[in-house]
Amino acid sequence: MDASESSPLLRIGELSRRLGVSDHVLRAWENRYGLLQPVRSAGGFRLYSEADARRVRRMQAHLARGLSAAEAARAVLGQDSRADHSRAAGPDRVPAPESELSGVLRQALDAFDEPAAQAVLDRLLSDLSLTTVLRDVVLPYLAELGERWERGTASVAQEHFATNVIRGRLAGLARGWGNGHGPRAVLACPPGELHDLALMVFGIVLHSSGWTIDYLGTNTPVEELTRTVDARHPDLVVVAATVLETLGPLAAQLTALAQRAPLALAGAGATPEIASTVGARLMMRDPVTEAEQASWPG
Ligand code: B12
Repeated sequence: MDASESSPLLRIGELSRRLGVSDHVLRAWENRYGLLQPVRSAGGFRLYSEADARRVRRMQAHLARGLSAAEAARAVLGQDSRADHSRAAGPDRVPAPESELSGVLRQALDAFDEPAAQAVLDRLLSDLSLTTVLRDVVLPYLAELGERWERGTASVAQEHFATNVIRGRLAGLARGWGNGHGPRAVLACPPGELHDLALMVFGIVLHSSGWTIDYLGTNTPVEELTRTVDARHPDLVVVAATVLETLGPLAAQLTALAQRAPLALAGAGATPEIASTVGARLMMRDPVTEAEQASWPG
């Protein structure tokens, strides 16, 4: 492998313009077949290499010969792994198990096939670390599901079905999170907020490093949250909001809360302005990274 193959080069939009293939199609080939094997930039963006671009060109050539997308992808990846084998090259050309399995997970959920989806999740959780599964499979899957839902290429039923399978799984992984021996965190969404999957992911990863989690979840009145904080004396309170402008009207209550315990705000509905107004920390990164980097008090 030469240096140009291993060095990350392009964002998806640039790759798409260069190859004349829409970013939607590139993502589908990545998720379904593991045809693209991006690395992540420090900021979390996927970056594609020259080797990815070559695989796409070979895919186009196979499609032009009349192969189906699945056959074409198999042919490209087969060529790659045979070439790898013959020159004992590094493992980066063989599809990463998570990218292959992410595609299978997506297909199973799109087809309302709950047992198949659970089987893929079982396999992922037995093969990979919890944080890898959450950061590299579950969060990207949810983000992609959201994009498809917004574009109308995933139905409301598919989105609800998939969300509920994932939520059930997260609830399983969360079992026992009230049992940590380290610092305590209280996690809640503000009134009217129903998006709590990212907050659950945050709690699960935080618990894996020893924290105790008191989870109040969706739609929590701030007075109730404040009462809980007074009773439980947490080392950290996280309020996560996805819907825009849910936190603004709560500024006075949140300011009072921030004086009782260290408060952090997270999610698309949390802005630097509201965080600085109420005296809270703003968590801007993904829930896995934020949980991994949460420091123990004292
Ligand atoms: C699943 C989903 C639902 C599920 C939620 C299930 C659940 N238990 O969470 C249900 C069906 C209940 C739902 C309902 C609604 N939803 Co909805 N939903 C989504 C969807 C498809 C995915 C959300 C998700 O979980 N994403 C995965 C997370 C991980 O990604 P993320 O939210 O982008 O978060 C990133 C960061 O903000 C950060 N982050 C987020 N939270 C946290 C928390 C912590 C602690 C940390 C550290 C970081 C962090 O990490 C993520 C990056 O990795 C999005 C579409 C989308 N584009 O996101 C819409 C979306 C969020 N929903 C939306 C809306 C409008 C609604 C509804 C009002 C009505 C509707 N049109 O359906 C209702 C009611 C919502 C309410 N009152 O709260 C809008 C929100 C627009 C806005 N910002 O105001 C979106 C963006 C869709 C859209 N474009 O219209 N929804």
